[in-house]
Amino acid sequence: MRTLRLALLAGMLSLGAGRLAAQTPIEGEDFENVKAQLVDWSATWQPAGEPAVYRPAAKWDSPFTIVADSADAHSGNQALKWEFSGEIQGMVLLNFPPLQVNATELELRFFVKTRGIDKAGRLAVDEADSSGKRLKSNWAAVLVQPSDSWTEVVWRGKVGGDTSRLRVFLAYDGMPAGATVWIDDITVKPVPGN
Ligand SMILES: [Ca+2]
Repeated sequence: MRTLRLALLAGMLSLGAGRLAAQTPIEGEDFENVKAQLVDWSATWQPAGEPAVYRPAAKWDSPFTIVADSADAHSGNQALKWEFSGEIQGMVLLNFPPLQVNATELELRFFVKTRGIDKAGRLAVDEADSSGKRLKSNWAAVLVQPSDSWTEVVWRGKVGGDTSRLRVFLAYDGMPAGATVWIDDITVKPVPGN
């Protein structure tokens, strides 16, 4: 699956007077089908006192790379690997693909593993309307603790009625050279009962 999209089956939406098909897992990303480059992932680096630099994942080669890695995945044979060849100062954000949402309460889960990092990252979730305008920011929605073994991260949140997109990113305030973050097995689904 190239993109993370939340799309309830139209047929299910038409049932039950607008009740959402809450039990249906919507979509996920296990990185097993990534052939060459990660599509729709990107990163933003904000060096102190300088303009932020935004690039798609495949365009970063220094001071970090974002690739599908075939070693030591959480599931299967591939995971996302964000690896720093040089020290980073300032904020650096790994931007997930945009999520289209149409449920009021959502659960986002993924597994993360780190190496060479001694501080927590911040998972942030921004809500936007259909035009992309930001409606609400959930900064540090979840603290992602460093861990050299795979650890599950879970975010649950209610999104506003005008929200149709979520922008999810993992942020670190500086990174040492040699630091690595792996991500695997992302799932997004409505919380049952909504
Ligand atoms: Ca995998």
